[in-house]
Amino acid sequence: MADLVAEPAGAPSVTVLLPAHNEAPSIAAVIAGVMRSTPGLREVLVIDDGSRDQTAALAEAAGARVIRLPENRGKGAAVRVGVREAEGEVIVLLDADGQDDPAEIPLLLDALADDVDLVVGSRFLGTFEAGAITPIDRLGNLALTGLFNVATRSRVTDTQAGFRAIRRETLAALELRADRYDIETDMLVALLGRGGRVVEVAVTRRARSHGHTDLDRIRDGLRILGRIIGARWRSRTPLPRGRGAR
Ligand SMILES: Nc1nc2c(ncn2[C@@H]2O[C@H](COP(=O)(O)OP(=O)(O)OP(=O)(O)O)[C@@H](O)[C@H]2O)c(=O)[nH]1
Ligand SMILES: [Mg+2]
Repeated sequence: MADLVAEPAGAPSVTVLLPAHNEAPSIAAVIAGVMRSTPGLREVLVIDDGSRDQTAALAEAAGARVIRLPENRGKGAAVRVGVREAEGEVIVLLDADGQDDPAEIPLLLDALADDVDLVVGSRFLGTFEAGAITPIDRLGNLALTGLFNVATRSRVTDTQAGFRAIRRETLAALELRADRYDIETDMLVALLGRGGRVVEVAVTRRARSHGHTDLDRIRDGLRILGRIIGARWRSRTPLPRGRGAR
């Protein structure tokens, strides 16, 4: 019998992991976009921890596997649960509020070559559409990324981007600890500390279509700074593959 979906032989299976907290107005459209755009899609996995709206029910109706956690613990905690639950060989992470464009998932998957461990969808290499980021958040992002690059001797352009592709085994081995918006920095620090190779691809960042972020600029900024200071300490360890942090 012919395959319904033509996939290149040996293409990995993919879990698209969506941490979602109060994203009812956008979740169904994001899931539909993921289903249209993801080669090798095995599952869309939504982690909802205590949304007060219909996020979980709407995600299920749209065809996602939904894990409901009783208590809200933050984006990082949700992502870590998703890593344990994911069934695909590759995990694509993107936001459930519609700011990342699922049509760009193939760009990230194509860049996950054999010698690449993590692909980051960089908004700074790509485009911020009108209203996608406030001037203060742009400044904060640039400052944190600048500090990160000094601390780890890297040349990453967007350390805070949540749109990423990584093999499940690699992600599980990183033993991430972050509970909130420091998860992206935690992942980069752990990966570079182990000699992993990161590449970035340009993506488009859209404006949030509804609601507002849970980000607490002071407290979450300090958490991210703590991860960067940890990276400075860790980066003295020789890298196992003899590659410098990039
Ligand atoms: N499960 C879960 N998901 C979360 C939590 N906090 C944030 N998220 C999700 O993580 C993604 C990114 O969070 P946002 O709050 O949009 O962060 P942001 O994009 O930096 O901020 P904005 O640009 O203002 O939207 C979204 O899909 C959120 O629903 C949380 O506590 N639990
Ligand atoms: Mg957002």
